[in-house]
Amino acid sequence: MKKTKVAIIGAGPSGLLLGQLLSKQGIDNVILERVTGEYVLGRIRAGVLEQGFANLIREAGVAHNMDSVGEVHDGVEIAFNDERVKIELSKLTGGDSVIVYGQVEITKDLMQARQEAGLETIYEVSNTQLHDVKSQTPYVTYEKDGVTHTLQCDYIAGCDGFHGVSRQTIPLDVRTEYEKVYPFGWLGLLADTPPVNDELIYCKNDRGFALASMRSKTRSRYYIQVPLTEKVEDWSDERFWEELKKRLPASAAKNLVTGPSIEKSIAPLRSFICEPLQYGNLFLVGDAGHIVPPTGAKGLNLAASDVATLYKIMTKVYKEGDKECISQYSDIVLRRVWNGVRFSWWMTDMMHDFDGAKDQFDEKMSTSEMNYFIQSEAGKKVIAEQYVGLPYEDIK
Ligand code: FAS
Ligand code: PHB
Repeated sequence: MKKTKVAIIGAGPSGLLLGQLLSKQGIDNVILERVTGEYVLGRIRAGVLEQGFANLIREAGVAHNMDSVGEVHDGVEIAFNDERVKIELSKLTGGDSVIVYGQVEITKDLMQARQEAGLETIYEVSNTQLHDVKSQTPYVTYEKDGVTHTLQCDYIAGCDGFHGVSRQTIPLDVRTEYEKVYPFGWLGLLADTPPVNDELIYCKNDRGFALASMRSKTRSRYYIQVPLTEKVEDWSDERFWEELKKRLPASAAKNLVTGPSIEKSIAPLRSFICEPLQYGNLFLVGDAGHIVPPTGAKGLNLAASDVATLYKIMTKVYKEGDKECISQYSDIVLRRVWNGVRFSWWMTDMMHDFDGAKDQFDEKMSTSEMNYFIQSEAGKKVIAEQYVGLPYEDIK
């Protein structure tokens, strides 16, 4: 019978970062993952790291690549058709910035560090089940190569994403779920072409939303809003580039360098929050507990702040013998999550074309709100504060 202190379900960025931080404190942990490591690395997702996340990566001792090749951005642009406004992140937040460095790279760095430290990640498990999570002796059962195994532990970190098993372990009459599904998705394209601009450009355009992002000076990441009925196979590279060019502000579109896509996919947009994020000795972390539309670049960053909170609590439990602080997890995490959910909802509501799903008055409100916020120093400061990330809350 295998035993560990913290059983981590899921080897995405949440599970890997938590495992790395706990190990740095000598807190034993085992990660169970449903798919292969290669499959996890095949998911092209986030690209912008808040200051707090970058500091956590440094504390975890895996920041070498991020600090070498990640790009510090002290500004981001918002375009309203052809009008471009720069949000000077550092100037408006007293020096904070973001780092452009892909989620795949972060995951790769964490996987490599875990492997080099000889820490256990069991890939390709199936039928993961969480047991006795309200007791002092919770355990996890899982199948591997047709054999059922048991992992005894003190605590379970549910880092298994939106479709995982952890959230389902909290009884329906205990958990409350809040959800908003948006009537459009994002068609994303990754290409080895130089980015159209040095900084990201979020574009509110009469044809629909677009985002010009990047992974490096030679690799671009673009998104355009599409109806939920769209299929990625109906979008040739040429069709994508033509539509993107029409949605970028003209002064940027003229610099667009096109090329063959190396990845292309459509992601639906939703806001989702589960309350509470803790049930006995089970803690929901990252996408297992909440989902945001990517418009605010918050998804991965909220997962990171969840990890920071659980890591600090586990350190107090095992290094100081303080178990009282465990009960703070859900409230601390939810305060920051609801802030991130609101910002992501607000940016999505203000910048996308709801194509009649919003009444005309609300459309006018969104346009007026956009105009106010990009013209007002106070408005730009509000965006800057949220974009670089609100401070992480300490454990009392
Ligand atoms: P993940 O979903 O990444 O990882 C969960 C892991 O658990 C997976 O590896 C899964 O295989 C495993 N798992 C699931 N069930 C299991 C089980 N029963 N047993 C064992 N393992 C199990 N965020 C941004 O900030 N910016 C973006 O641009 C952005 N774009 C996104 C695009 C898409 C298509 C998606 C889906 C998300 C995007 N996100 C973005 C959000 C994304 O980055 C998540 O916030 C991030 O992956 C969260 O990481 P985890 O919490 O580790 O969850
Ligand atoms: C990305 O580069 O993938 C990205 C950046 C910012 C966002 C969403 C996605 O808000």
